[in-house]
Amino acid sequence: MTSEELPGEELFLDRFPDEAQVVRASLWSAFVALGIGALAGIVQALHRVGYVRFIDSADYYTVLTLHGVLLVISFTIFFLVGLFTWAVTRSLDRPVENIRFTWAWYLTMVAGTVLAGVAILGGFVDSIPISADVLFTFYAPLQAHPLFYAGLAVFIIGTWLAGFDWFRSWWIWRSENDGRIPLQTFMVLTSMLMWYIATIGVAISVVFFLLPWSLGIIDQVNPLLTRTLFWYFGHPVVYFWLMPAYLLWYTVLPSISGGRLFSDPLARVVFVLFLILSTPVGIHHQYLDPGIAEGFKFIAMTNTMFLLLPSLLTAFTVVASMEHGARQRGGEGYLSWLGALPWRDPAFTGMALAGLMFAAGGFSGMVNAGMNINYLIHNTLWVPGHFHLTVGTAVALTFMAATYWLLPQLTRRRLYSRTIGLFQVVMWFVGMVLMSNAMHRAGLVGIPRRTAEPQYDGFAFDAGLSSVAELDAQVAIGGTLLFVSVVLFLGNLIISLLEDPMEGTVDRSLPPALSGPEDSPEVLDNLSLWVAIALLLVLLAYSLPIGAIVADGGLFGPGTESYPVVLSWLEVVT
Ligand code: HAS
Ligand code: CU
Repeated sequence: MTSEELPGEELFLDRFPDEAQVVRASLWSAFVALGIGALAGIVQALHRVGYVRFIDSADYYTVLTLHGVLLVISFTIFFLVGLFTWAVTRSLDRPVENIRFTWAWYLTMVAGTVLAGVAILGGFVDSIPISADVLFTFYAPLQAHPLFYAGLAVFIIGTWLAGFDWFRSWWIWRSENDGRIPLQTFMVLTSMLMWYIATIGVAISVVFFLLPWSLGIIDQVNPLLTRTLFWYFGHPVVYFWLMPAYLLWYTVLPSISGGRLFSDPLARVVFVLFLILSTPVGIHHQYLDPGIAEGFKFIAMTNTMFLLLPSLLTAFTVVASMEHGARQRGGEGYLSWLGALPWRDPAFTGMALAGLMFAAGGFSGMVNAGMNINYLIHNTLWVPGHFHLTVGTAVALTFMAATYWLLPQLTRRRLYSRTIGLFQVVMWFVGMVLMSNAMHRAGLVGIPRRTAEPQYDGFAFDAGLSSVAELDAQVAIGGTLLFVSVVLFLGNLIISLLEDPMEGTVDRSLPPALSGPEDSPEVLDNLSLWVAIALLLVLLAYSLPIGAIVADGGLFGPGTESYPVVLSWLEVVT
């Protein structure tokens, strides 16, 4: 039996009971983070617009950090490790090598989350000297308690071990099987290689600078250096969130649509492009940073524009696969085939709406990426508008929709209510249309992000034909719908688990692609080649800017002895 054809008769949890337990634990950890993160979200949205204010504005930043860290680090990555464990196990059709090791990385991640969470929550209690109001972009000069950085480090080590686990499964599979890497495993491996390269930046930043600084071992850091190291990691991390959603769009969505993936080779090309292009672009978050020469920013912009390619290819391939499904279901015409898609299935509708919103989110990303237009929107509410469409919808809504599809094979329970599920995904879509559209528009009139008091001292923003009050109302209504949507999602899941186990089975087989792996050049599976190219591009994009930042500002901030060493190194390389 080939790996892509796990028989529909056997549920994942029957075939791989131990792995199913880890997957469930990971997903539940993700959902706990989602619930708390969503609560923080509604509190801050209503506080910001001034509708409901029961926290102190000083605590807004603690709430915002909790919201950001729990949602974009814990929710996304716990879901990812669960999904990747499922994907590798089912597509290689073999259990993990050592289930205790699998539990060990999961528990390491939990320990890291708890440490960082305690540090953040400490911010609410004035009487204890623990806080981490540094937002999810935790670079200097903001400083957190050492527990926060230690927690992050432990969490990331957990993800590295998880990656090792999946690689090990593949190495063993390879020694026993010939042929191409099964598509889902290919996606997991390329995503993890990207992650290993990307986390070098955050590991250096945390271990050598932020943690020693917060422990008092060094008395200062070079803020531009820690920002740059953060963004070296901070851009590829967004694709780390996106890759599991793409894995689902490529391998699950076509089957839910009633068809088959249009092209396996294109899917492989997309993941290879992400591996090589995701990292050498981080400076597009720093167009406004003084201290980085324009030329380096220009290179980051050019690389970013190339990086649109894999997503544009995805839009094509995924929509083509959906169209294939719709035509199998009797759909006809240029566009009327859309009506033949299974819109009553919350798993389908959630993923399709997530994709639709991503088209808009990708568009605002293109705006962000233009060096000159970026000056208009940087640090405004436009940016949260952008990322609530991308990570907040393309990723989060896909994960929720996929959970509906995964539920029976992981828990032997049917979804309690498909109607509530459908209502929930549509509600997310509507809430996000309102909230993110208003955020984008607010950003265009200059309303800042990351602040509890956007209207500093009563400053009146000119919102043109509309009014700031109208934009605020949309943010508040949208935010409330999103919160209710999360409550419905979690409630529906919990009630499903309380139901009796179902008899029999459900078909969860994933049919092979229309154009299969045999059509894709073998070189695509040459992972070492792509890693070498990725590292080379990283070196080209980052060695000179980082050299210059250290030369200008010192390795540990101004006045350190590192100056002459770095200057002479720069002379050698330039
Ligand atoms: Fe971004 C800022 C540029 C994608 C997340 N981004 C952020 C921040 C976050 C974030 C969190 O260049 C804020 C960080 C902070 O706190 O400061 N972003 C881009 C570009 C892309 C992009 C060029 N971002 C993402 C993704 C994210 C994400 C993905 C999370 C998952 N972003 C930027 C820039 C900034 C930035 C600047 C800095 C702004 C500043 O000044 O601070 C591209 O990857 C986007 C490409 C996407 C497309 C869309 C393709 C369409 C598809 C839909 C297919 C349709 C389907 C369904 C499947 C070209 C694939 C059809 C349905 C039917 C019914 C037919
Ligand atoms: Cu970016």
